[in-house]
Amino acid sequence: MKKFSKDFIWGVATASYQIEGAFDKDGRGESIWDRFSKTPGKVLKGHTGDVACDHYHRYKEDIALIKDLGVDSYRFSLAWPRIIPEGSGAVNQKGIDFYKRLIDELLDQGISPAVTVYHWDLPQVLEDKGGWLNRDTAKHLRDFAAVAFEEFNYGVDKWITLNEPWCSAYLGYGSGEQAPGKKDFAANINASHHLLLAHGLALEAYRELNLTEDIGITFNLSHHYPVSDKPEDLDATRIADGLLNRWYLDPVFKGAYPADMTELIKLVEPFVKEGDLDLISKPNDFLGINMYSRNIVKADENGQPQSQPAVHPVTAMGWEIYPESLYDLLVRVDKDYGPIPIYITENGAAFDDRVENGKVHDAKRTDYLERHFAQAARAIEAGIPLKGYYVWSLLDNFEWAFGYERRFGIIYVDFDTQERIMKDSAIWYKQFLQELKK
Ligand code: GCO
Repeated sequence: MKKFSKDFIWGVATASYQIEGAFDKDGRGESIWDRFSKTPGKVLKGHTGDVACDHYHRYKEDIALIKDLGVDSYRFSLAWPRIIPEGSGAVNQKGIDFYKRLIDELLDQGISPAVTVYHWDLPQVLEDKGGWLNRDTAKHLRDFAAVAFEEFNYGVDKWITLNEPWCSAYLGYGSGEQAPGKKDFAANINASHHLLLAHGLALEAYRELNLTEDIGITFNLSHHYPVSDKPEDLDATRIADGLLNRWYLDPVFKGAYPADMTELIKLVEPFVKEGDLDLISKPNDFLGINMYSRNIVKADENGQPQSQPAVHPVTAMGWEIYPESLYDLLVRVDKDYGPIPIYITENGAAFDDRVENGKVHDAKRTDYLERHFAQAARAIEAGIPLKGYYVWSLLDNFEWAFGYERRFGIIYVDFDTQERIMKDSAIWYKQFLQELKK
């Protein structure tokens, strides 16, 4: 795939709660995911992130694997409760020291760190004060981000303020599928505004420190396709696209919530204060997109969007494999929200992996990645400013409410022994990069 230039960034991605373990080590405080995962019935098989991939202790071994892959960059996130255990106030030096060891080892190995400030592990103390329903949490995130910027910017190549605010808001406060497990659609809208405000405040803090690395935000986006060209299906698709994509893209890149989402605007207006949207829409250096699949939409009897079954094969998550939607999504985002440099900050797939004679033959994952890489190359050829691609994930890890029952890694983890096994997809990725960099 000749379309990738020499300065295109290839990487792998993880997140703190999903891989670190050491949940109570060296002063780490409780997060909403510690509380949620230990609440009976919330996570498959009662799995928790107490140990996960034990990355807190095995980070050197894992960085050696990253090095062996030959990627340019490693995207990981900071555990807020490890750095500021109470969510605000005192900084835990042992938490700072862990991430400095991690960053220094990456730099020693010639791997550029891309750091997500917030990837869902909110300190429980803040949730007890309302969490993302409380505007103060946005200010506490800013203060946490400022500590991170001051302590780690020396080694960080790229900053991402938030990972997928839609998940934090809708899955955390709307549907209750994720921590903290609230079920109130209006609360999701309230939370969405405070998360976007947190992004704006963190971005402002970064600029005030006169730091010069690139900084942006990561959204989970999917391209939406109407099941037919009937007006009701087209309108239902517009609504679905508004709920997932435009509700977040518009404030950040256009400075206003999408005007056609009037019902949501009625819900959010009580939480929007003078100047909020100016702050939220300050310029980013890039947009991170996490893309996995597409949505096919049909109107229900009330004209509301109803997701339709997959047309093509699906992954172990039930997500349709439709790589062309990556191209369609990138073209749309560039047209409606660009020009803005874009990174695919996550793309990958879960499949039911098995170890056979010490190997994992995950041909479906290799096929998934190869076909999505091809769509990324197609987008670059069409002039889309796509600058990099992070495979989700380096390791099999704690897949939130699915626990360890969904394996996204290109490296297999035996959670009983903590053995790592490079899957065939990792070997393919390594060879792909060697070919590219010849
Ligand atoms: C997300 C999160 C990751 C997930 C991955 C697979 O995009 O939901 O960033 O933490 O594990 O996407 O669901």
